[in-house]
Amino acid sequence: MLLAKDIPPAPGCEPDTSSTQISPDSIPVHPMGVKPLGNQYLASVPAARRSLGPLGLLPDETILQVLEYFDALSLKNIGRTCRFLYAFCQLDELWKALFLKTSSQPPPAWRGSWRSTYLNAPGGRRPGVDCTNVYSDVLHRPFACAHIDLSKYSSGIPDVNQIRRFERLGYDDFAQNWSSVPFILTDCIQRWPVYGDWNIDELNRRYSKAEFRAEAVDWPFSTYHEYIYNNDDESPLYLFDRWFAEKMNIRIGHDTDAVYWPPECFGPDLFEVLGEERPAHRWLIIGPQRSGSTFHKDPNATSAWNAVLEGSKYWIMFPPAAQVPGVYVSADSSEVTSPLSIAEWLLEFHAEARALPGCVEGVCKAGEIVHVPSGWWHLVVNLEAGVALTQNFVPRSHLADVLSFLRDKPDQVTGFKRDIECPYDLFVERLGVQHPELLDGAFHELEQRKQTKKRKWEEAVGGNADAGYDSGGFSFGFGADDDDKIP
Ligand SMILES: O=C(O)CCC(=O)C(=O)O
Ligand SMILES: [Fe+2]
Repeated sequence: MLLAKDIPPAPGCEPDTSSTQISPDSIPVHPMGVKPLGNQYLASVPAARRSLGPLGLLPDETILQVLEYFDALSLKNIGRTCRFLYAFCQLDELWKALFLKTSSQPPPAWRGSWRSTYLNAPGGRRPGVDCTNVYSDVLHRPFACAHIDLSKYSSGIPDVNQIRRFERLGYDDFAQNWSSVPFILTDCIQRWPVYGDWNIDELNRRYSKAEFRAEAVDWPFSTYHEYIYNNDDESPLYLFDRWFAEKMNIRIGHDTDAVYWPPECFGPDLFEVLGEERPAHRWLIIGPQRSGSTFHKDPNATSAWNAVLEGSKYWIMFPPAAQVPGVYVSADSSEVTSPLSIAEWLLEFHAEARALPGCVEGVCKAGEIVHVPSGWWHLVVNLEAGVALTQNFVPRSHLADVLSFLRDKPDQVTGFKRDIECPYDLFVERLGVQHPELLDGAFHELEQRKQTKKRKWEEAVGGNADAGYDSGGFSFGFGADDDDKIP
């Protein structure tokens, strides 16, 4: 039952929660005074939850799930009934979901929060209700995650984990020694016309009206520009646009008017044989501080490079066969569940992950480029707002990996146009015409891998080769140097 006494007090009774006030763990005090659940046991005043009566027995997660069914008016109304529900109904994730569900159009303006933007109300006002006796992890945790100190995670990298850094690298050296190793090139993109030219403010001057894709929305750059510098989202909306070249009317490649070109050290990109039929392979990436990519492997066993034009990114990576803490892979490796936000993963798993063999970390600054080898797990977070360009490619040294991925994991192949029935057949056909010697070499490599696995299996089962070896989909893990991408 909701009690009348818990109706919010008149404005003017707000707690003093100016954002300069910092708690001992460097997280500012919640703007409404909400505290973690554990604090309830030390509190001298009764918890606001009492006013829910028997409903207060429901876990906070369930209360939030129920509120997800409410429309804007219902949220506003139920939020007026008591302090506890007032705090819940202010939760910006609820308003973000409402916005994404109901508006296909960009908002007239970004107003600093999803709630203000959805209601087209002035932003920047502090909620006028004292919620200092609301104790809830469901409410406090996203706020704490939106204010974690990222430098705590990106600094103090153990020497053994440091990602290799090179000023320059030649193709032969890459192909022979480094195509399966993450590294940062520090002196490679300085001659690109976009370097020093593309930054968030300049892009806003030139392309303010152009619409770019940021997750589920297409917003004019001017709106996204406002969002970048004025949001408190735990997982900020990330601009990841594959059609940027068309939208910006720019050329990429080796023409004289190209604004950037792929670094030469990575050599020829064998997916180029697919021409117009190749899957999406380049993206403009722009995001606020704290935005980024949760743990994943890049599609179709491709490798990638990622060049920072503005800002800096913290990368943490693991080899293909690693079991990354907090990342769960289904038995057939087709589903990857990484349910935690970047901030939650850092809080819960970073220390454990950093101590594991194979962990590689580094900060890629503006002017630098990261190499992500085929099959490597990576999580990336922007330490500052910034702009990056990324491309996926197939180097010669990973042709066999890409062929076996397309052939053996057809249900996981992504990015090809729908009318291409069998990407593997198409790729083999085109390679056969344009690079028959590379195709033969890759098939030979795959045959050798198969023989090696068979031999290891025979050794493991004491010579009984028929006891379980399945040449079509071998799934027994032999440790870090195993060829399978996912254990
Ligand atoms: O810049 C980022 O957020 C990382 C993007 C990514 O995963 C990649 O380039 O492969
Ligand atoms: Fe990636």
